Amino acid sequence: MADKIQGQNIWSRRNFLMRTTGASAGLLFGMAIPFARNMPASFVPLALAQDSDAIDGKAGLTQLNDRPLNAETPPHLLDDSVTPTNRHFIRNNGNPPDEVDPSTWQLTIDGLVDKVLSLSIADLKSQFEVISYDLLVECGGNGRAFFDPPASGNQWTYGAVACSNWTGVRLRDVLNAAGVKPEVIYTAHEGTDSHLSGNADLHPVSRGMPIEKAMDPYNLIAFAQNGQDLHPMNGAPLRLVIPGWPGSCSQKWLSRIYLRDQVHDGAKMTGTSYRVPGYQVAPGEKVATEDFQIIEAMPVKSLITYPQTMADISNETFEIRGHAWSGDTSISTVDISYDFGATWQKADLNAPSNTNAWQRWTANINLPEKGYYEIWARAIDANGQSQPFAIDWNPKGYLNNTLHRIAVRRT
Ligand SMILES: Nc1nc2c(c(=O)[nH]1)N[C@H]1C(S)=C(S)[C@@H](COP(=O)(O)O)O[C@H]1N2
Ligand SMILES: [Mo]
Repeated sequence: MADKIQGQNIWSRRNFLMRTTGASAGLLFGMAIPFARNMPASFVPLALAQDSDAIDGKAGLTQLNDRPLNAETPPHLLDDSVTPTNRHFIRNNGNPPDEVDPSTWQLTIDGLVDKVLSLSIADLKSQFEVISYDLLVECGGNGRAFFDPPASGNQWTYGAVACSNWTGVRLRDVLNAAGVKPEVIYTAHEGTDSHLSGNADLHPVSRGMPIEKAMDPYNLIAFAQNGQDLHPMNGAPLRLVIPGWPGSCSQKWLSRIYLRDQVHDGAKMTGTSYRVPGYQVAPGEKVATEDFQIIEAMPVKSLITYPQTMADISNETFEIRGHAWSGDTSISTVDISYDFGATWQKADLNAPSNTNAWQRWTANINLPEKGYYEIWARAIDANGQSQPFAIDWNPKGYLNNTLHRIAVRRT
């Protein structure tokens, strides 16, 4: 591949789409657009606006925001055991770097270390063991769209989650090479994306984690996703992948990690960002900022990835499938119901391909007669935690792990 990745090309498919669908020529889905003459030249018809073929290499994602670019994956496009790069969601807090050059990229490890390190990607590959794992990344705000009263922020439904195969070096090995001073309690991460305000002194996001978590052998400094270069919107050419914790820990366009003797206080670490009240609150309740606590492991959750919701099923018996995961532990059971929770049937559950990968489940469902059904999936993790029916409401809309429902019609 070219050693420069052009950020500007991300939008190039939009015009292509307009040309190939013929919308600009007055046709959409094979039908005439009677007022096509009134459409401005660069206009994107609403019927196409949700079609994020406009994002290069991310066909089928649903765009939630274009400044900054945020897009999620519909559940039925997350059916692969290992999420292909083109189906990995995009969550940006700022403006991604326009242009990156992997050959000159530098990662600095400093702060409370014995020896400051400045490493190129070639250094990472030659000085440390290179490994690949399937790793679960889920945004802390996944499921926010279902909050009532609503929570501000990107209205993620189900698809701010993915499990790609990531290749890189262990964060732990790199930190040990720098030498972690005994007083270190927390990491701090920086990337090269810029703040939406244009102020070069501000970071869009700079998060960290307790040093004990940082030393987990499944945390990677990754330079490849599914055997290829990272996608520009997923942090090319270098990122952290911290599985099972809020996606915000997984700094993209990673340029610096520094070690601190205090809890990191960078952008989106403090206040109410990626934090929830330390106690249960009623929906809509006001909570004092000092009562918010940093989110650590993500809770137990599952997705139904086949069939697609609203599918017509003509067979009495058919297979349904999906994935289940839980932050720092594994899944013990997935239960399925097609009678609104009156009875539950156990799904077949695979072991994860490695620690911190999601787990595939399948079940054969027998819908007794024609009509409308809902299929519900509920996972239980190794700690006995189960997905709830109702949202444990919090002001910023984090950690919604309520069970996934799909509608099907047996015809
Ligand atoms: N530099 C940088 N890293 C970042 C972000 C960001 O905006 N800038 N967003 C974070 C958040 S909130 C999430 S959920 C994950 C999402 O990773 P993805 O966009 O590759 O899916 O990236 C994290 N890393
Ligand atoms: Mo996130």
